Amino acid sequence: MNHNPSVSKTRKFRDLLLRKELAFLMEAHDGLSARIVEKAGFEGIWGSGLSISTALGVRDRNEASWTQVLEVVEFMAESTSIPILLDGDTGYGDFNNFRRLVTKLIQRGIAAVCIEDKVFPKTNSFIENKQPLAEIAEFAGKIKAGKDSQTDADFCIIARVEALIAGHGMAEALKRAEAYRQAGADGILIHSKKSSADEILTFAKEWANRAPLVIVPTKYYATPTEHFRQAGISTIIWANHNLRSAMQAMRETSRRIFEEQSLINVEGNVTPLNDVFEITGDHEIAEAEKRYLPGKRHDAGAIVLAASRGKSLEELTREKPKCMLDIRGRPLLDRQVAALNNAGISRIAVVGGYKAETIKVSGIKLVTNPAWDSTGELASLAKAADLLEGTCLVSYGDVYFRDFVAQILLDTEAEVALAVDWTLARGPGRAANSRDLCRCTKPYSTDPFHEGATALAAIGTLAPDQAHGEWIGVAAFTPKGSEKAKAELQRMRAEGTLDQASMPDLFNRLVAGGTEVRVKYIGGNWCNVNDAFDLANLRNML
Ligand code: SPV
Ligand code: MG
Repeated sequence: MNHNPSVSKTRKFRDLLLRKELAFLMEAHDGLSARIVEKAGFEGIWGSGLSISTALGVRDRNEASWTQVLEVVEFMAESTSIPILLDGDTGYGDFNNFRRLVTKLIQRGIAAVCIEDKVFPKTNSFIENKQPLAEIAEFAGKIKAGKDSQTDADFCIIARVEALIAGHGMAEALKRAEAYRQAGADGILIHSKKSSADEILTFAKEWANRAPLVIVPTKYYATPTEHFRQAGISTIIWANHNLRSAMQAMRETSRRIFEEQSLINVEGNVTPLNDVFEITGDHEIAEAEKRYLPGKRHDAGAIVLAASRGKSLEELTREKPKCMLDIRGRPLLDRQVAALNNAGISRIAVVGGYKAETIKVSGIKLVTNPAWDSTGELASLAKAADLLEGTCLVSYGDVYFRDFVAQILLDTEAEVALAVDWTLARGPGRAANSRDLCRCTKPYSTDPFHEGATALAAIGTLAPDQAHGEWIGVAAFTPKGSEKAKAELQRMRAEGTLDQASMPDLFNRLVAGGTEVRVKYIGGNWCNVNDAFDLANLRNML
């Protein structure tokens, strides 16, 4: 594969066309499909006239103007590093129109163009019988004009012979191919609409490699590729299969959503949103912002700790961890991911453990802690330590919280910020079980003049009268805070205390080391799921 950016695309195409080994071009019709073709491993792209027209919602009859096609292929070229052979139909007019097309294609980074010996406006070769062919001399002149005007010596012009399709026979096809070769064509595309490859293979034999041969086996698709290899074909074009697969998938998705008035059965069958961001290289913006927008709060990430089973939920967690429990039609984790997304967080890692393979939520990166049963929360956090960078939110996977909670934590300037519920700590029974009670520098106050920030003094299993609130299991770290937390994890690993340690242990160590751990008081608006009672509460809350 030649994805080397220092070799021009025109050169890459010429090399593909001229090499001994069979080459393949895959159809694309826009920037997205072009990227998909390159990522699949193809070395070149067929910019199909049929597919580009259809994707624009018009017929393959030159209904899209040549400048509209140019706009599309520019997006395709911009988003890929492999060469594109554009289906230039008949060249959009006479020799003069074609000259201009060649010049513009080179300017837009297209490696080669294919023109067919029909008359403008063309129709698709598979539609009608006996389409009129161009005069041989006129078409040869067009090729010559194109070759004379190309400003890049490696740019290729492929001449497509339609004589077999139009029913003029083998001799006419060979005569035309030879005339086009002599006019300067770099390769010949011999087209056929028969369901067997016989006439293509006969042509190849008679042609005897006078110039590279390109074929489009759309109709004779059952012929094994090996036959073409043995016949000395240079290049095979898979001409329209991305368009057709996209149509099929879109139809099915639309039908289902229309009928069911719900996304529930579709979500798992469509590309995750993160993939959508990934294919256009969205992460690069965050990197560029670090360089060019130094004052901006950078794209926040999140790490969700979801390794535990949730033992007190027994039956309900036999097949899946508690983060995947269904809460009114959606897994708990899915709801948390939505809350994070709504706070502008799209880079989300989930650390799974118990039945991690059942954690199927779109838009997350799954990391696993295989020793989830014998280790604690910080061992899980450490598994995602490379994602603990920049502004980062860390949360428990069994927590549901309203969207604003993540936002107020992200808006806090302190290096570490915890959401602490002041209403629950003193509730009957609850405080006694919690390991997350917080003693703070100030209690919550409804007095609007009760100014100043509240910081954490200690967190853990406290006597209820010592606690000002309960940490809800969601914390935010600024870039500096993330660095400090990571350094703390490393120290604990060196001491041998990491594996059994909890998030409260981390906060207490940070406080002891002089880091301000800010407390943001909230009153309710969250729920964690430890038992069936919590589950019922949460279902009622939604
Ligand atoms: C195209 O893909 O637009 C082509 C190939 O020209 S074909 O449809 O086979 O004619
Ligand atoms: Mg076409």
